[in-house]
Amino acid sequence: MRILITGGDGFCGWPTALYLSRKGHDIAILDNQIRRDWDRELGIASLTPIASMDERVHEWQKYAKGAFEAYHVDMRDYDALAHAVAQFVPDAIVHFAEQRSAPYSMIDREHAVFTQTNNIVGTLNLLYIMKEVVPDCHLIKLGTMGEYGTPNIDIEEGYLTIEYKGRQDTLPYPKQPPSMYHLSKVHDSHNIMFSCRAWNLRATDLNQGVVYGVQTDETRMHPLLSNRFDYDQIFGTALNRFCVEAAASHPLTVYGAGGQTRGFINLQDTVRCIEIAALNPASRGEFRVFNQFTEEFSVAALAQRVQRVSADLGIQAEILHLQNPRVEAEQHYYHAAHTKLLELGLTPHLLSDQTIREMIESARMHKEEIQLDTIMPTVTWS
Ligand code: NAD
Ligand code: USQ
Repeated sequence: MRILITGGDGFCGWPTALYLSRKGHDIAILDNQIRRDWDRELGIASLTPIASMDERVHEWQKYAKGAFEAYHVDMRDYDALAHAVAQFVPDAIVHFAEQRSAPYSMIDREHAVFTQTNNIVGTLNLLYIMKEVVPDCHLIKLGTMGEYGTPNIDIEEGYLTIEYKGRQDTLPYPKQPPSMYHLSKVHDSHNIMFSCRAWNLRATDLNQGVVYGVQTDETRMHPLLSNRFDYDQIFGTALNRFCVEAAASHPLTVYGAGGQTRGFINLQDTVRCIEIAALNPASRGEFRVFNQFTEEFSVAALAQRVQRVSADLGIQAEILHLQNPRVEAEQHYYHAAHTKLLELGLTPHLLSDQTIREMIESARMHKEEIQLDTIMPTVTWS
């Protein structure tokens, strides 16, 4: 297949590009490298050294089985994006290219407006280009489990069948997103759903949970192929942060009571889920939703697990319950369906002590580079 990966220089996009390339697909990554600008803006950095986009692409071209190209394009630039799509003519477009941090979107009005403009306009441009240029192409869009929020009933995969005043219908599952970033994903979903209905496009919205892990088989093949490892308060996510905190002998930062429960997925499973979606495209006119996570954990349970594995490594990790910088339920019901990717062949890599140990040890190798002053949360929702 010919697969265009937007956001292909990012944490999920880069390993996905390498994995699919190694499977023999023709790949083009498209990215404006704005994520690297945000590092400079915020004074943060990946814990693992990462090569420039051109350097890593050049290195991978030595291993790629098919075409492996790169486009330096901003998704908001309609003409440049249209040109790239028309030139590459993809069978599938995997769309990762968005501002994906909830705290970044909550810094202030400017960052909220930027996040929603960047994400919604980029996706909207892509939908119009697909309509005009590649109407049969399959859009594989990265959504988020956060679109659903934490309702007091089971979460289904995209749709809910309800009975109301004696009538029944299957409707989009209600959305209660917890940040300006998560809201941008909801707006995207609505735009994509409408485009499938109005223009007969085909799309899969992958409502992904929190991703953990850093490297994959492919990113380990050469230091220039290394993936980024975020641990700061803005771009670091729960489990990865806890592992770096343990390695740095910094207390594990549980926000509030820690009963916040989320779906989690190993990065190795992320890349496989994308492959599964690409090999099993949605039908023309179909807006399909898969919940892309493999296990549910509360943040307190994850912190305790990291604490236990740390002890085996001779590290006495302390768990600190901070005043929660976010507005979110700290104890709640959470049970979300996630069977569709399993039915299509996903064999999950469930969280193991070994994985946690490897992340702590990897962080320990870069202990001197850990910027301790970027760990504690300063961005608040209120
Ligand atoms: P990331 O920030 O590491 O990568 C995103 C990439 O998109 C970056 O390289 C960035 O430069 C690029 N980008 C952003 N805006 C762009 C634009 N306007 N034009 C061109 N390129 C642009 O993020 P990630 O962790 O790889 O996440 C990728 C996607 O997966 C996001 O859409 C995110 O919402 C979703 N997701 C991520 C997680 C997670 O835990 N990391 C979980 C669920 C969903
Ligand atoms: N949390 C802590 N301590 C920390 C960091 C986070 O307790 O040090 C808590 C948060 O309060 C939250 C939960 O852990 O309750 C998850 O936070 P996170 O920062 O790990 O993840 P989140 O903000 O939800 O965002 C991440 C990605 C985003 C993706 C989302 C999937 O950055 O792109 O959409 O995970 S989901 O959570 O399913 O919405």
